[in-house]
Amino acid sequence: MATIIDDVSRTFSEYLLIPRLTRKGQTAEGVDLKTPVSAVRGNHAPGFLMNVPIVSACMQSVSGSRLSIALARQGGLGFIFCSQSVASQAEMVRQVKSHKAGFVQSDTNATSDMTLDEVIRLMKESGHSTVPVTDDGTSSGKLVGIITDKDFWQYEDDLSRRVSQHMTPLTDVIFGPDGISLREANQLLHQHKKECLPIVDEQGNLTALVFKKDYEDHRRHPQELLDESKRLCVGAGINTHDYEERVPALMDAGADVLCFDASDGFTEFQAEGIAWMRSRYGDDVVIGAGNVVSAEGFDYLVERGADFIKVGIGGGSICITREQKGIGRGQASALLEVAARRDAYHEETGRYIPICSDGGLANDTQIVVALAMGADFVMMGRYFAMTEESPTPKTSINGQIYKPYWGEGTRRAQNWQRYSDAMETRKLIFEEGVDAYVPFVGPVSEVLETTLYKLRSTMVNIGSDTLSEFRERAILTKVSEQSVVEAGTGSVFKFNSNAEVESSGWGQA
Ligand code: MZP
Repeated sequence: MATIIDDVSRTFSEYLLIPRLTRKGQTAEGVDLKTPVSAVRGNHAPGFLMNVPIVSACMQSVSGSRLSIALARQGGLGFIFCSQSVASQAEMVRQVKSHKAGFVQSDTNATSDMTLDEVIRLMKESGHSTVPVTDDGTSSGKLVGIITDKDFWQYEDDLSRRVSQHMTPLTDVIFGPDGISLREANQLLHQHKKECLPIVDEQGNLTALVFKKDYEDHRRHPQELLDESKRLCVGAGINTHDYEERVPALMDAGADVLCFDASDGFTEFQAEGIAWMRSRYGDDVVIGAGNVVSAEGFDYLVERGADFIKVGIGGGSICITREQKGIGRGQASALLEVAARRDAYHEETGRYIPICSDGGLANDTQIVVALAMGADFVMMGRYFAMTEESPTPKTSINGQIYKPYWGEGTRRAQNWQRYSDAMETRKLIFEEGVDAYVPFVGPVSEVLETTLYKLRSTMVNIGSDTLSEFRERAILTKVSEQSVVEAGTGSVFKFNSNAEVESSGWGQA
C-alpha cells in the first residue's frame, strides 16, 4: 500500500515569523545578503556566491539577456531559458558577458534628413529624449550629430524642418573614443557637464552611449555580481535531451552557472547529465539540479554531484502540473523537508549544498518566509515577468499596462522545437502551464530595492546580520484562517486618493 505522509501540504502564507532580540546597532543597511550557489566544504569559501539571494526563472517570458543584465547589476543571477536553439541561448549568454556596465547600445537613432515630426515620434515610442544622428540611422553608423528634445520647441517650431537644422553637429559633440573606461567616460561627462557621451571608434562609427544617470544608478547599486574579469555573471537553463551540444556552447559563451530546468528532476536522466558534465569539466562547472520536493530526491541528486538543488513542483503561478499529473507538494512542506535534509547532510559529510526555492512566491513576505525556512536563494518567474526588462512587450488592457507571461510547459513555449535542428521534435500531449498576463510594475532595480529592503528589515527583527544567521534564529508559527483575517485591514475604511469622500464631513473644510 502507498505511504501516506501524516501532515497536509503547507504553503508559505500559513506561517509567520516570531521576532527575536534585535541588538543595538543592527540596521537594515548593515545586513549582508550574500549567499552560496555552489557546494561549500568545511571552512572553504563557496566557488560561486551571489550578493543577493534571488534568481530569475529559466523561462522564455522572463529571462532574456536584458533581464539577466538588470538582475546581475543588483547582485542576483538570471537564468537564460533553454527553450530555444543552442545558438540563440549561447548568444544571449554572450550578450550578458559582453555587457559593459554603463555602456549601452543606442536603441533610438535618426538620420540628418529626418523631419522633427519623425524624431518626435521616435522619442515618444522609445521614451528617450537623446537621439544620436548617424549617416544610416542605425546604432552603429557614422556619427554625424546628436539631437535632444531641448533642440526644438515642439509647439513653436515647424515640425517639417530637418534634423540637420536643429541637431548639435559632430564638430560640437563631446564624445569618447572606443575602448575608454567607464571611469574616464564619466570624467568627460562631469568635465563637460553633459548628460550623454557617445562613444565612437576610429572610423567614426557610433559604438555606445554612456549616460550620467546610468553612472549615478551604478553608484546606487554597488552590489553588481561580477566574475574575476569584472564581467556580469549569468546562469543558463539546460535540459536532459541535448546537453552534450548545449553545455559546451554555453560554457564557451561564458555561462557561470548551469541548471537543469525540469518540473520533476528526480530522474536518472539528470544523474547521467551531471555525470557527463563532471567527466568533461570536473569542478569547473556549477550545476544546479531538480526540481525535487523530498529528502530522497535531494540525496539522489547530491550524491550524483549536483552543486545546488532546486525545490518545488507545481507551485508556480502559471503551473498546472498538480492538476494535470497529480504530482507536487505544498512549497513550504517541500522546502522544510529538503532544508532539514540539507542540514543533516552537512553534519554528516561537512558539505553544505545550497537549496533554491523555486516558484509560487506571491509576494515579498513569502520570499522572506522561504529564506527563513532554509532556502539559500529563491527563483521567481512572475515577479520578473512583470518588470520593464522581461523580454515581452507591454500591452494595455482596459487602461492598465500588462505583460504576457506563460509557462514553459505550455504549447507556446514548447513550440520552439518545431524550428530547431538541435532537438528531435517531441509531441506535447498535454500542457503543464498556462498562458497569462501580469501587471507591469517598472524596472527590476525599483521592485528589487523594495523587496530587499523588506527582507533586510525582517532579518533585523529576527536579530540576524546574515542569511545563515537568519535561518538559524528563525522561529515560525502556523497561522489560523482567523489570524489571517485579523492581520488584514478589513475592519477600517481605507482612503484611496482616487476615491471621492462623500459628505461625512471628513476631508471637508
Ligand atoms: P512563479 O515565480 O511564476 O510562481 O514560478 C516560476 C516557476 O514555475 C519556474 O521557475 C518553474 O520552476 C515553474 N514553471 C515554469 N513553467 C511552468 C509550467 O509551464 C512551471 N508549468 O511550472
